Order: sequence, then C-alpha cells, then structure tokens
Amino acid sequence: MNASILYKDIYKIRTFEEKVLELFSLGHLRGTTHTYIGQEANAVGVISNLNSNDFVVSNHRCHGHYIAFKKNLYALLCELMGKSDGVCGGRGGSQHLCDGTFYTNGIQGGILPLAAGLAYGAKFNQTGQIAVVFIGDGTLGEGVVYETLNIASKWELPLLVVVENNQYAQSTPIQLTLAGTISKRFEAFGINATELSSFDVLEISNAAKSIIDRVRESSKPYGLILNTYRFASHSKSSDGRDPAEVESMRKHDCLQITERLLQESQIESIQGIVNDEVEKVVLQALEA
Ligand SMILES: Cc1ncc(C[n+]2csc(CCOP(=O)(O)OP(=O)(O)O)c2C)c(N)n1
Ligand SMILES: [Mg+2]
Repeated sequence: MNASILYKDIYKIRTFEEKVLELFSLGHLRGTTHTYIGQEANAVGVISNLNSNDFVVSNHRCHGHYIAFKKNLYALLCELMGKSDGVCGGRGGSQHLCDGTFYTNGIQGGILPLAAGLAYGAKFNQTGQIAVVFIGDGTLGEGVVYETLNIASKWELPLLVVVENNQYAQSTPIQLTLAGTISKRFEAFGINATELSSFDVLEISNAAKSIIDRVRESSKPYGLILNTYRFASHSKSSDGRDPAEVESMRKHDCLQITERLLQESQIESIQGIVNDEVEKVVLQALEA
C-alpha cells in the first residue's frame, strides 16, 4: 500500500475532525459528536484493504471510518448539520449514518448482530463480500458481543471484528472494567485474533490485508485488536483523563509517524489539496 495515499486519508480525517470541533465552537453544529483524532491509522489501515462493496459497520465514533470508506466530506458535514444534502438527509446526525454498504449506530454493541447478519447474507448469497465491524474497548461489557461471537463462529461467518482499544470508555479506564484479556475473549469462541500496538498505518494496513484475505477465503470470523489512543476528549464533554498522559501519547501521533515516510514536497502537496477540499466543503455545507 502506498504511504502517500494512506497519509492523504489520515490527514483528511484529522483536518475534517478539527474543523468539526471549530464549527461546534462557532455554534454551527449542535448536540454532540465523538471525534476520531488520534485513531485515524486504524480506519485507514483496515478500510484501505476492503472492496467497495464490502460491509463496514461502525459506532458512535464513526466519522473516520466513513471518510476512509466513502470519502464524501460534504455529505458527512451536511449530515452533522442536519441538512438535507447529508448522508441520511440530515436525519441520522453524527452517530447514525447509512450509505450503501456503510452503517453506523450509536448503541454500543448493537452493531455486532447487525454486522453478523450482513456477513450471513453475504455468505448465503455467495457474494464474496465480508463484513467489518469496529467496536471500542468499552463495548466489551455488552452481552450481545458474546452472543454474536458465538454464532459467528458456529456459522462460520465472514466477519472481521476490529476492537479499537483506546483504553477508555468516556473517562473510565479499561483497568477498572475489563477482566482477563481481549484476545482470550475471541479465543473462548474458537475465533483467531491478532493484537497490534501500532500507530504506523503501513504496519496496520499490512496486518489487515492478510487478515481480510483470510476472512474472505476461509469465510470465518477473525478478531483484530488495535491498541490505540485518542487525543481529543470523548465527545463534547470535558476530558477526565490526566492531561500529562494525553500529552505523553502525542509522540505516537499516526499523522507525524506517516509524515516521516514522505518527502516534504509530497506532504505539502497533499495538505494543500486536502485543506482546499475541506474549506470548500465547509462553505458549501454552510450555504446548503
Ligand atoms: C448501550 C449503550 N450504553 C451507553 C452508551 C453511552 N456511551 C456512548 S460512547 C460510550 C463509551 C464507549 O467506549 P468505547 O466502546 O471504548 O468506545 P470509545 O468511545 O472509546 O471509542 C458510552 C458509555 C451507549 N451509546 N450505548
Ligand atoms: Mg474506548
């Protein structure tokens, strides 16, 4: 996978999300939103290996997954603004997107059986599609996660479960809520899993490629645990984490790590193109 293509998507997500926070502070957006700032390499690394007709199912923190898969910044921003040009005509808002084979839902864990159903449909109809579902570490307390892992294993569904372990559910650290390990949860249901602690999009993409090929070829579920970190607060609420911890994690910023793989001229060119796109989209969405 080409580093500059992956960097462009990471930078696009970062720039869009920062703009979302700015638009909130200016009063152009209301309600709440959960930004993906810091975790971009996960969505880009995994989704860059999918076919456009595969299913992607995401959660409350879904903008990055949407941009990596569908790339439509204008439709996403209009959706956040409740405008009719939005992904769902402005009725879904930040957490409830539905666009072709892309679905999100803000109910933690509720997306697991939905994704398994899509994987079952693909298997039944022999379409060759797979389903990828993204969940957070804090969602592992939902019982439906385990009902789904059980049936996905028994029925051999082409389902990839990506756990983005950013170590917090809102402000609650994982140490307070998670007994045992995440990988053993997959193992308990006879599902193979890979755990990766990486902020390098190429490393994530390479690992995801072989896993996605395996899910498609074997038609069996797989778990991918990505240990990660978010830089922005959980949502529009205040951040309960230790600021020193957040600061110390900035050395793992996937954006900067990817920049080290590129030449200065490449970075400038990509940033220029994306900045122009985001500015244009903001003006259009404000006028829509
Ligand atoms: C069933 C359910 N309970 C509670 C909430 C409120 N809520 C939204 S996000 C969140 C924390 C999610 O943590 P995690 O799964 O780790 O995802 P992250 O926010 O870290 O990406 C909670 C409790 C919800 N959306 N759904
Ligand atoms: Mg979390």
